[in-house]
Amino acid sequence: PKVIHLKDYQVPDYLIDETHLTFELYEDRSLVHAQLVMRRNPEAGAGLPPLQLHGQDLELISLALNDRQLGLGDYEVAEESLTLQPDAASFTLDSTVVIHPESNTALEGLYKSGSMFCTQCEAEGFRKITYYLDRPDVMSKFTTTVSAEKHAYPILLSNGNPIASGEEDDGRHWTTWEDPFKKPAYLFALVAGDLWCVEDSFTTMSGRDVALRIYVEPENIDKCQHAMDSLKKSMKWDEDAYGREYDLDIFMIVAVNDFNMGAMENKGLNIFNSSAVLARAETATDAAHQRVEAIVAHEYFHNWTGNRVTCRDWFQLSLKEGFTVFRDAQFSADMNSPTVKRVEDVSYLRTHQFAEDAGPMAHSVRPESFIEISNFYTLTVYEKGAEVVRMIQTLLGEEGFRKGSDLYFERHDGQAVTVDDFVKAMEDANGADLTQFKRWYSQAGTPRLSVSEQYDAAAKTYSLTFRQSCPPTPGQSEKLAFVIPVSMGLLDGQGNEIALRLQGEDASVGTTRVLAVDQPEQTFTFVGVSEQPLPSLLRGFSAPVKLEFPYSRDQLMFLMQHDSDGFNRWEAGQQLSVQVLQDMIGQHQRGEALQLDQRLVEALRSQLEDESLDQAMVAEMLSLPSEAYLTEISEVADVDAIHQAREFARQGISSALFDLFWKRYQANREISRQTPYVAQAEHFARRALQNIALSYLMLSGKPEVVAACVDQFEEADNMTERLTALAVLVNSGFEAERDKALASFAEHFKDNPLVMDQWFSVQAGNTQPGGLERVQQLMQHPAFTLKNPNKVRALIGAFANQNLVNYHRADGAGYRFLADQVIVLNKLNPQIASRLLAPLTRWRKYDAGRQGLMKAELERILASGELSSDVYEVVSKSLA
Ligand code: HT7
Ligand code: ZN
Repeated sequence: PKVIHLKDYQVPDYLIDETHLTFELYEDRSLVHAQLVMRRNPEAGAGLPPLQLHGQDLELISLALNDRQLGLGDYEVAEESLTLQPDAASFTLDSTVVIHPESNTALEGLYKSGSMFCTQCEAEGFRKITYYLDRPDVMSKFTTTVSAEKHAYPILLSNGNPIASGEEDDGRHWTTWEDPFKKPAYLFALVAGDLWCVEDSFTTMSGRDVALRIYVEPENIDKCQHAMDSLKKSMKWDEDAYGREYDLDIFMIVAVNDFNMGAMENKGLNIFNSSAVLARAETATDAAHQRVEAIVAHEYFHNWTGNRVTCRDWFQLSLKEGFTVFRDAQFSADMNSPTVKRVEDVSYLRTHQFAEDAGPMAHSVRPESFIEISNFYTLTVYEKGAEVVRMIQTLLGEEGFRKGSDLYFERHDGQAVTVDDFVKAMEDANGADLTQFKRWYSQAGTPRLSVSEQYDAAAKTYSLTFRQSCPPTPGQSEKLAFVIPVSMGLLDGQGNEIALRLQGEDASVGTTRVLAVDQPEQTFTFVGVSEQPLPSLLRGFSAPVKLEFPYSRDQLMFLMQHDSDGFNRWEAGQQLSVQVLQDMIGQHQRGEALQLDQRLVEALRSQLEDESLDQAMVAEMLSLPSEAYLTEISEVADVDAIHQAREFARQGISSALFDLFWKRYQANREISRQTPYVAQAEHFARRALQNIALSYLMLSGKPEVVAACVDQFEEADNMTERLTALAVLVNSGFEAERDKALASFAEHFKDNPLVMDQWFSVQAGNTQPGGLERVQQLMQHPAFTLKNPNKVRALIGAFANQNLVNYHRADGAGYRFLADQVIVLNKLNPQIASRLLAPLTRWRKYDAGRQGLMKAELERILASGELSSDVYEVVSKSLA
């Protein structure tokens, strides 16, 4: 397979000013007529080079240049292209192709999801629809006519505004849509189906009325209100926070059941995985409600960060994704609890992105090369990319960042640009120099930042010395120093913040400040420090690094109590838990009896006792670091020791704090009983604490707790309480209660695929022995199919990523199972196959026996026949 390099980028030889498409949709084939108004790109030089259009799986029916039909000798069709020789600098090219959406299981291009037609064109799916210059720097004005049988497809949608429609004698009808904004082909969308819609409107800051519509299959019409509310909040927030207004007269969202990712920001016609739109109390958890709000916002925000200003090439993907994730995180923080949002994001980043950065697919936020771009929609491009934007904001300040974004939008509206253009706008608006900072875009790997302190009581000075390093990653053995913004403060013996004055400064500057660490080794000295302080470092997780400071357990407990930074209070608790758990992992490995350090229990007790604390944060504090995180921070991960140590700690905490858990559980459950479901932060918080308390309580096995759990399962009016009760029962030894609950849940929700996904996931996550056999059996369930990505993620993905003790069975059966599924999916849906592979690629983390077994499965996949570029790239890089 061909490797594409950033360094080889060239401007396009030709441009497409106008794109006129007509789709004739039928059950056994579809016809696509494309009229492209084209011209030579003046920036590309002189002469008329051959025109090479992208195209894949297309059956060419006719081709005409300026109305002249072309014959076989006039053009050349290859597997992925069509080449012809233009005879003038401006011309019109007409083509007709036949495609087969009805048999498209890859869910890329035009495909069928159930009975509806829909599209997914990012990154390179448009070339499966028609011959085109399918690259983001070719931007065109689109007019699209969709024609289909009226009874089966009453709704015909595309980008922009509807400008004409009509009926034909044969039962077919058509609608023409015109998008006044030029856009790259990856933002094209089409939908045809029997859909109902929820309608609303939004008045923009300049007083324009925008029609808002969410289209769903009729049975889901009662699950759209939360997404609609989220959309209106997002539109308002983008006006307030970034001064960005929506630009078309209509904004549409369509929910589809079969979708490879969460959603897609097509201009004016967002297409969503139904799991990212549908939410109501009875069927969706609090987490699902928050996910819907975040994804609706994310896709909406792309209208400016991605659509109005787009990417020059796919190496610049983080330009739109990193910035948009940053924006959706700011939005979610504003709508809910900022500290809880930050804790969730950082936990996710440190567990999963740090693992990616340390694995065989490690790449920089702006990658240098790829085989298959779909493999680069990664945690590094999205989440680390967002952290990089966040660091720019930390360095420039909120006002400076806003000046930079204003300049970026003003300068580049309507253009396809690069990460460098983004950074340049930030620099120019602030008179800043971010040259060294840009290494965050080009160097892969997670930097380590080790910190040591020195206190001089006589001189009243306190020094912090930072040493940074970054491990080698594929293709990058040496790294240069990053600019690491370290937000920090100092606490005195009473837990008060100390005013901060650096040597050479005239006066102190607040109690939290940002140190820009930009050398391999660097010391900052504070003056006027009259007692030995305790540092609070990397407040708010101000940089995506692994920070090392030799805190004692007592110091961590002190920070948990006193740090003014909410994130760092949680972080101190996590570090304390990690230290305690790592001790126990060692004890297990040495065959010793496990001992739980009671300081952790006491630290958690004080959290639970203090009813003035934010309950969501108490729930976060009580959540021990996950097995996946403990794996990530291990040199060699001992799956069984990690599981045993963590479970032992949970048991110990459960019995020591039983009475407190019971009290808080009962109080919150009582409020839940009496309060109708509300999808708002304080209610999320109450249920979060209630549910984590229940999960600890159930470890006691006491009959009154089991009865409460069954009661919560049966009586709850919302999925958050019901699903937690189910998950807790499933992981317990109470077989009768568990089987009854699973059966009644499936019976009640058998017609709701998204709820059945949760039923599959809960069972896939059951860590008791026999997990693989249970998953294999569930694959035979009538509600399961490998053709639906949500089902694959819910059952197989959840098993391999969350049920670590079962997936990593020492006999390798878990690996064999995963490889079998990848081999089948490679043919059906390569994007899903390659994503499913991730847990096999981390073989270097495990013991020699498991390493051998995992590598053998990767080699078996490699030898299994014709591999998609998606799977080939991941497998071959993992074995390299
Ligand atoms: N920009 C969208 C990316 C996306 C995608 C990429 C590859 C294959 C399928 C896909 N579906 C959506 C989603 C987003 O980040 O908003
Ligand atoms: Zn995005």
